[in-house]
Amino acid sequence: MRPFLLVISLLFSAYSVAAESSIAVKEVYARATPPNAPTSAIFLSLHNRGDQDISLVAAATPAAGRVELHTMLMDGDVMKMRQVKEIKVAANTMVELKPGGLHLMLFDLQIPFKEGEELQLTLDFSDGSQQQLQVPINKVMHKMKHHH
Ligand SMILES: [Cu+2]
Repeated sequence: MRPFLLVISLLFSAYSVAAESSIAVKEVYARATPPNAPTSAIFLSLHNRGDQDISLVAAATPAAGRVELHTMLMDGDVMKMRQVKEIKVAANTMVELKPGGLHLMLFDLQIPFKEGEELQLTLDFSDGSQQQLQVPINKVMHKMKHHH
């Protein structure tokens, strides 16, 4: 009887955590880097299935010393990266973080980002919810220019 009750309570707690956020995170991956590269990036898509706007406000991973939310802007004819305070996902829409656009910028890499391996990622949202993700490391063909 006791183990059965434990299973039931675990199911309920998992459900209540999942119900906290109306954001679904999809197509998440980190960019593989050459050895000793100081930075990398994580790309993903954020799907807001709720009727309230929600913003991604912070991200963290044990694989990097610091994570910033970045966008890319044209400055004259040069693409430049800029840090942004939040990435807003309006109600019932989705936002893509992809090479050449919005991305999570990872500084002070703690491990080599080898293709086929995984890292842990925590995302913080403006509604106070948090999501933990396993992020696969992939090769990204598109070359990003880094102008900090
Ligand atoms: Cu960047």
